[in-house]
Amino acid sequence: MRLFVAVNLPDTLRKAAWNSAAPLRDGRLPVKWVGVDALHLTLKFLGEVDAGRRAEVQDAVDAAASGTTQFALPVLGFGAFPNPRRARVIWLGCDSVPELELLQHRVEQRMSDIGFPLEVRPFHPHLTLGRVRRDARPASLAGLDDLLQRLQFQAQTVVKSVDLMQSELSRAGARYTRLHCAKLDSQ
Ligand code: 2AM
Repeated sequence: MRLFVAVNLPDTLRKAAWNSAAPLRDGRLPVKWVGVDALHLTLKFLGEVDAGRRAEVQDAVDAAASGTTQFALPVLGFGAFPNPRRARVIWLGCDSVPELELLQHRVEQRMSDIGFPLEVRPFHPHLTLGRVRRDARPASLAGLDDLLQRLQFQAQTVVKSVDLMQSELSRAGARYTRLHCAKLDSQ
């Protein structure tokens, strides 16, 4: 099974975030847009994992969450990886507050303890809004930079849990299911 560890947002925030990106989706860009229900903040991508390891992975998520207190997370700012002119991924950002950095670090550490390789790339917390099609020509993204700069969204949520997620890929796109929810300590 294909697994990852993520922070999921409350419904209302997810919907507001998705709605704020409507001008992007209306822009006739060569992008496969993520559905409103699928917006999430990935902390650690685990990849293909033997189903027999599920309990072990779940325990590691619990261990990462244990002793971590709920915290406020600002969600704001639009951008693209690696940059708007050569975009592969279009995103809505999250402030990298120390509590989030710490939680991500604890998840990395616990997953490393059970054999998953440490992520070498820096952590850029984001909600993926869309993925540019592989065959897109750079010229087709010409207006993206302006569009991203004109968009506005600013909200805050309280992160209360961290989830083990399953991703099932199909022609229709990825379907994400929450397998396990590890609660953070209340403030
Ligand atoms: P992305 O949103 O930045 O594309 C489920 O697929 C989640 O895991 C997505 O949020 C995705 O991040 C992330 N993901 C998928 N494949 C990945 C990979 N090879 N390395 C790191 N993260 C990956």
